Amino acid sequence: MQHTGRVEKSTGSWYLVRYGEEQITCRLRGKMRLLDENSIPVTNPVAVGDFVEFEINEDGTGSIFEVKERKNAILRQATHGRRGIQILAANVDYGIAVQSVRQPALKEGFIDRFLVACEAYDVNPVILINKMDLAKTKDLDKVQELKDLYEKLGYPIITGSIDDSEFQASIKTLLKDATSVFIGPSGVGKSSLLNALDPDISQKTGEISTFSNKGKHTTTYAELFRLSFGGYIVDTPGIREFGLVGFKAEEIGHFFPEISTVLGNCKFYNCTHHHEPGCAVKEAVENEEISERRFKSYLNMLDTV
Ligand SMILES: Nc1nc2c(ncn2[C@@H]2O[C@H](COP(=O)(O)OP(=O)(O)OP(=O)(O)O)[C@@H](O)[C@H]2O)c(=O)[nH]1
Ligand SMILES: [Mg+2]
Ligand SMILES: [Zn+2]
Repeated sequence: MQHTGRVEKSTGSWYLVRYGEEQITCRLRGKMRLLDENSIPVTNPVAVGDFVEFEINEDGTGSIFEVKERKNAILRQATHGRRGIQILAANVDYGIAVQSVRQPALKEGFIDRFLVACEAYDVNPVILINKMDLAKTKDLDKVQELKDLYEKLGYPIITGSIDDSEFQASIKTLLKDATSVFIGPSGVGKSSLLNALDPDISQKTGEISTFSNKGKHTTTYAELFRLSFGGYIVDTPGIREFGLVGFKAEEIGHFFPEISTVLGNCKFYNCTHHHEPGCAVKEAVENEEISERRFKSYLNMLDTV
């Protein structure tokens, strides 16, 4: 008998697939039909959030033989390409970039890369800044600046700390009845937030290293949870960087809303807004219509594709 189910956890060698009220431990069949994500070679062709066709064997384990067409998927290049290209989650409505204001320090570059990826992969991005209880005065100013900037660009940004009930309520409203994924560096509180939001979730959480102020990679595998108040959330292991995959230089500007609205006025149709004369984007940066920091993020991305 063939069944369709959703992959809720993957270790790379086995998969937990939802089957009614059960989770079936599955392996990939040697010869299986895989999707070709624009022919990008990924290290995990079957990802959490995927819908798969599988068969249940006599011993109760399952064999996955097909991955269903995806609505979307979030891909990233692991640091220095060491671990290749990964699919972080498939078939998601909201991609939530989780950062902490401190411990570990907030990285705007991470947010900007994540936003570009979401624009390209057709995922709705949300920015979540946690640990506001640790914020000093200058952090508060910076977070307010970020709020003004991203809200103007049309990106929702939610800030707060784990014990803040208003913060929790706004995350719940976002997650309810949708499929979302938390993506961010280790130690920002992704798993802690899930534990706080839903009493049925009990993810392991970790301390921050007092030496480096970084997390210790407590969550090791991505996992999809069914929320008791409706919806699905994928918790993922912390990632240091969000490397873009499969972008062309002249394409990136289209995924910055503030750049895409002016780039039609550049002298060259394939302007990369870097060295070209008659560049409307650089002009907009000089006139402070485009934030200099966002433009730096853009140039940074241009540098790495
Ligand atoms: N001060 C403060 N600490 C928090 C907050 N949220 C989480 N933490 C702490 O941050 C530490 C790391 O939390 P985790 O939930 O394990 O972080 P994570 O993002 O899941 O990390 P990885 O699984 O390694 O990717 C824990 O010690 C939490 O108690 C918060 O709002 N404020
Ligand atoms: Mg975690
Ligand atoms: Zn230009």
